[in-house]
Amino acid sequence: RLTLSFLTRTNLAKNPVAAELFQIMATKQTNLCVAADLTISTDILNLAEQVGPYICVFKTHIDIIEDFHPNLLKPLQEIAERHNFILFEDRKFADIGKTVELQYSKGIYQVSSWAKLVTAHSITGKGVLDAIKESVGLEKRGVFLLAETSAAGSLINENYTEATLTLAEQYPELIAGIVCQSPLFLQTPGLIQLTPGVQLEAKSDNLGQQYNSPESVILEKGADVAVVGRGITKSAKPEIAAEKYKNLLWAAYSKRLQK
Ligand code: UP6
Repeated sequence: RLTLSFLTRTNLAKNPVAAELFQIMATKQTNLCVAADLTISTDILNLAEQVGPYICVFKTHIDIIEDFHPNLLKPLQEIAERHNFILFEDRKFADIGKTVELQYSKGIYQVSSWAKLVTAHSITGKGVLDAIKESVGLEKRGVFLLAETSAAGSLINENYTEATLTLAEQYPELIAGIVCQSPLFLQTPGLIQLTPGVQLEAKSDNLGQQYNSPESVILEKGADVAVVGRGITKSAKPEIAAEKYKNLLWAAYSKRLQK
């Protein structure tokens, strides 16, 4: 997986959104995902406009927005289409299947209607994936399963990580990739490794987040797509920061291909 180009991997992806994402990454020459962890709707829209040219994925926590109204979603989708990036709701679904089915498609956020990608925990087993799979057609949606975390003191162990990968194998058409911190699933190039905990300025925050540099997540930790939140959103000029992370991440990926 690590030395195959994103373009080559487009044809190896079994999930259609993963294929679309590989295509976007190759076309825009970016493997940067921004974590848009802002709490005001207009700030989210402004950020999407500013960083749009430099990202492949715009990752949200839609439930942290204080003035959320469904009217936010149309302009957000319009910006995503115009700048050619994918909307990804980092919901980390983790309940019984029936509840996840409701959380995925009901309530005020109606996640399934606009987020092409979502995250899920594997802790409750296959019910979560069955719920998402049966909610909508497979053509347009994908799931990233969380197999490892960037949080200090996490209870996830090797067995859990291994069992998560086994679960992912059972849903090849639904699973777009894995959220993790090390080069797992090396023999499955159709899956995408998404790795959060990336920042240049800091090594950690005061709540257990642990950061690595853009170079090390791509070259050592096996990330295909790197997630940068505060490294960009807290910057005085998010578009400049996004361009910088984009260039560093793409250079590291290009170097990886030569190995
Ligand atoms: N995230 C992690 N670590 C994980 C999984 N997800 O940090 O293991 C998510 C967080 C946040 C983003 O929910 O949205 O990635 C990281 O943001 P930051 O760069 O500002 O720390």
